[in-house]
Amino acid sequence: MSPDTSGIAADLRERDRPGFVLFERFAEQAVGEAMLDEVVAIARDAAAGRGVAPAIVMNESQPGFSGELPEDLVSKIFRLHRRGSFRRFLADPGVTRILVDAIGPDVDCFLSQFIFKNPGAWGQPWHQDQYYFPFEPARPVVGLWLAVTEATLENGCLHVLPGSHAEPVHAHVPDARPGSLYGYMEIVDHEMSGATPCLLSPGDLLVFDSHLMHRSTDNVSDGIRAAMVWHCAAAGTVDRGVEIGGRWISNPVNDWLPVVRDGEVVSAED
Ligand SMILES: O=C(O)CCC(=O)C(=O)O
Repeated sequence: MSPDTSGIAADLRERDRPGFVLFERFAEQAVGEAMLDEVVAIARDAAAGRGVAPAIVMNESQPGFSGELPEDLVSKIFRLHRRGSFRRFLADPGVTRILVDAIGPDVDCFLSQFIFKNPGAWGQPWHQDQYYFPFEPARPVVGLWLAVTEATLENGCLHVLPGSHAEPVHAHVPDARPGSLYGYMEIVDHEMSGATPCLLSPGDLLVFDSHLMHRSTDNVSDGIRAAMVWHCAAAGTVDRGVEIGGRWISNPVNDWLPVVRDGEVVSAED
């Protein structure tokens, strides 16, 4: 994993750039497979009533979703970035270079999620991640989306709208599909016809700015479309949390972890 990160800050931030960068074959396929093994074990532990904290397992909520094994029912597992292969990925020198060049010398990972996207699972509608991140300062905030399996049109790959990172955060309205995943919100006031699908192979890494408009489509294949996603921001960013009933509380899925300090990796063993 030794990517050319020289243009990444411009690609993510400047108006006439796409707002995302794809690093093809960034990781070995085995890296994602180890992550998949780890989350399957977490899903089974959770289903058997064994503690999995700090991980948070969220099952699909769409009507009629079924499966034989615990992991067949899972949509996402959050709060993974302190453990095993998820933490080691953040300590990789290639990832450190991406984070330093994209964000700066002091970086925290504040959110992680493994997305199963089992056969039949619905996609996530058009959104900007920044909508979910009421931070001060608002940026830089960057997502790292690692393809664990192939991502295809059939199995529900991401679609991105190049250049939309230059937009302000648009209004998001609740996803209108009854039973769609808790918290899904959707942009409906922007033209998306310039969108492009991200057809990825296992080990490809998509890095994107938090204002980039993106969605994923439904998995209409008979295989899983798995991905692991980390979100990172500059150290010292203030996270206002989530507003519930007019009060702000800390967001239960966020967990701020130093990963780079003074341009150097913070050891995964610390
Ligand atoms: O991978 C997906 O299906 C959606 C992921 C996404 O939109 C996100 O992580 O913000």
